[in-house]
Formats: sequence, C-alpha cells, structure tokens
Amino acid sequence: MTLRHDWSYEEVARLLEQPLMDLVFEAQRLHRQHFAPNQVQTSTLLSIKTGACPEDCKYCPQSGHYNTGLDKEKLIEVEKVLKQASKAKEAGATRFCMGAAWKHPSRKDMPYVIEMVKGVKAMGLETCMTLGMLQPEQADALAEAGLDYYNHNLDTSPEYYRSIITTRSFQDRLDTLDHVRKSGMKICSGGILGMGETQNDRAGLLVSLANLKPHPESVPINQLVAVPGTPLEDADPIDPFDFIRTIAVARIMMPESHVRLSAGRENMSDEMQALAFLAGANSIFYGEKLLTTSNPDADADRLLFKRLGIEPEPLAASAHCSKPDETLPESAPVSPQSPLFYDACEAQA
Ligand code: SAM
Ligand code: DTB
Ligand code: SF4
Repeated sequence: MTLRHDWSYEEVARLLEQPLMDLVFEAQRLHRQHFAPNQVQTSTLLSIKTGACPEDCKYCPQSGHYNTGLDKEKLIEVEKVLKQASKAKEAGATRFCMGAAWKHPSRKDMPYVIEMVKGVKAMGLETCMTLGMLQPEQADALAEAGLDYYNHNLDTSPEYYRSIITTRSFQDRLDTLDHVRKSGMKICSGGILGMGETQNDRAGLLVSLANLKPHPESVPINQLVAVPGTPLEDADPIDPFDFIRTIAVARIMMPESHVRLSAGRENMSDEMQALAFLAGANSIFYGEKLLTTSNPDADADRLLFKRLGIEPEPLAASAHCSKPDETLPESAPVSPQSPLFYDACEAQA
C-alpha cells in the first residue's frame, strides 16, 4: 500500500464530514490490514520534572504563566525513575515515557536524562521522552543512549497555533521533529482536541502530521483535560463523535502508525473508548497518572480490555509490525479462529 504525504485541507475537511459509520468502517478495514485487530499498545508516563515551565501553552497545568496550584518539582533522581519504570513493567506496560516541563533540556540536565534512558532501556522496556525542543546534537545523544521514541506534539493546526502558544512557533516544533528524525529515533507526535478549534483546524493538524515523511510512528490524540487556572479551563468540550471522527481520519491517513487514545480517557465512557478502538486507536497511556493529572486505574483498564477481548500488544509484535507485508489481503479475516486474531504479525511473516 502506498502511503500518502500530499493531503490537502479540503479533502481532509471533507473526510471529517463523512457519515460516522462510513468513517469508522473504513478506518477499521485499514486497521486490520496493518495491525492485529484486538491488540492495544500500552505506555506508562512519568513526569521527571514538573511545573514552572517558561512556555505559555494555554492548555497546560505546568506552564509557569498560570496558577494551577501544582506542586513543582526539579528533575527527579535517576533511581526514582528506574523504580517507577520497574513498577510500570510489572503492571504490564511495554513503553515508559518520561516527560519534563522544559522549553528545552539544558546542558547540565542532559547527563541525567541520558542515564535515565540507559537504565530504562536495560530493563527491556521501550523508551520515550518528551523534553521540549532539541538541538540536533541533543537528539543524536539521546538516540545514541537508546531512546526509541521522542514525543513532540504539533498540538493543533499551524493557523490556530498562535492562539494557543505564543512563546514558540509551529516551525520550531517542525524543526525539532526534523532533528529527531535525522537522529534515527522514532517520532511520537499528535495533538489536542477540544481547545476551541474548528474542524478545519483538526484537518490542518492531521495534514501537518500526515504530510511528514515518513509518518510519525506514534500519533497521540489527546482530549483536552481542562485544568482550573489554565486559560482553557472553560473551553467547550468537543462533540464526542467529532473526536471519534478525528481518530478515524488519523487512522485512514496514517494506516501504519499507532494512533494513541491519549489524555482525557477519564472523561470518556467505556463505550466511547471502545468506539475509539473501533475507529483505529491502538495505543493508550496505562497507569493511574498522566503527567500531573489522573488517568484511569490500571485495574479499570485491564477490566476494560478483558470485556472488549483486547490484549496488550506484546513488544515483539510492535517491533515486527512496523514493516507490514504488502501481500496482506484487502480485508483481513476477523474470526477468532484466524491466526490474525492472535498475532497479525506472525501471519505477515
Ligand atoms: N514540555 C514538553 C513539550 O511541550 O513538548 C513536554 C511535556 S508536554 C506536557 C507534552 C504534551 O502534553 C503537550 O504537547 C500536550 O500535547 C500534552 N498536554 C499538556 N497538557 C494537556 C492537557 N491539559 N490536556 C491534554 N493534553 C495536554
Ligand atoms: C501526549 O500526547 N500526551 C501526554 C504525553 N504526550 C506526554 C501528556 C498528557 C498530559 C495531560 C496533562 C497532565 O497530566 O499534565
Ligand atoms: Fe511547558 Fe510542555 Fe506544558 Fe507547554 S506543554 S507549558 S512546553 S510543559
């Protein structure tokens, strides 16, 4: 299957307007060509440096520009990080994502961050970090240390960006993504819905992500967690069906990427989450906390997976699935008897 990188706003805006059932059906059809239909990747997040961030992102409880009553914390010790990573592994996560409320990492912080990457990697977990902007040599150093993914979200359309963040530009974000790509790390980049953006802005976000070549391997779609004290605390929530539409269109535009149902799951019913998985979401943040806000309990997610017949995606499968076989049938079999039901990647091999 040829992946496209030439999407226009108009065609994506038109896609977003399609009947929901058509979109979800097409998204699921494509999903089954590339992924095991009942597997969801699980990542656990940890804030390694909290609050007092110099950036003014209007959605963020960690920005130093707003008073959200958050307990600030300096860069935490490597040992603490490794302890949390070990707990996440025991609970069944396969990727550990470390986030820092920085504009960019400083020279003095880099050695500690590198130690964290090496330690987490040595535990057999996939590693991910989100530390703000990177210089090319910082990206190279992280890649060298064993960092698998770098998360750096575009957040919204280029047109709406200035209404949400004024302390950096959309181009700054693209520049960091370019450095990450050139360093050889995988890209995790997505956005936030429910910030007062229009459907055209959602199209603009998806176009900006899908026109990156190659596509980001991981695409987190966050629903705004409206935190009191942030300028977006009273933002009108997104229509849940428009949220699902956006997930489905992300799946259709980036069929080989993991699409993550990210922040905001606490405000979603089990049925809404099931619909998001049907629309092609196949990754979640797993564990009671995101960075500073809460996430569903691991127990609740295990129960949800069980009720839906979903299994956590094993590490080997995610690595193997990154190069899908072009000989897979148009519509993959769905019966539980099918080998695809258990391991689509085995079927592709
Ligand atoms: N400071 C770094 C940066 O901005 O790239 C890394 C940490 S930052 C908290 C990572 C991402 O979290 C943001 O890009 C944004 O997409 C997401 N995020 C932050 N606050 C959020 C909120 N209230 N609701 C949903 N997503 C949020
Ligand atoms: C992403 O797209 N969402 C995560 C992660 N990448 C770093 C962060 C969500 C943060 C939600 C607000 C908080 O907990 O502070
Ligand atoms: Fe800082 Fe990241 Fe929050 Fe923006 S999103 S204020 S850069 S921590």
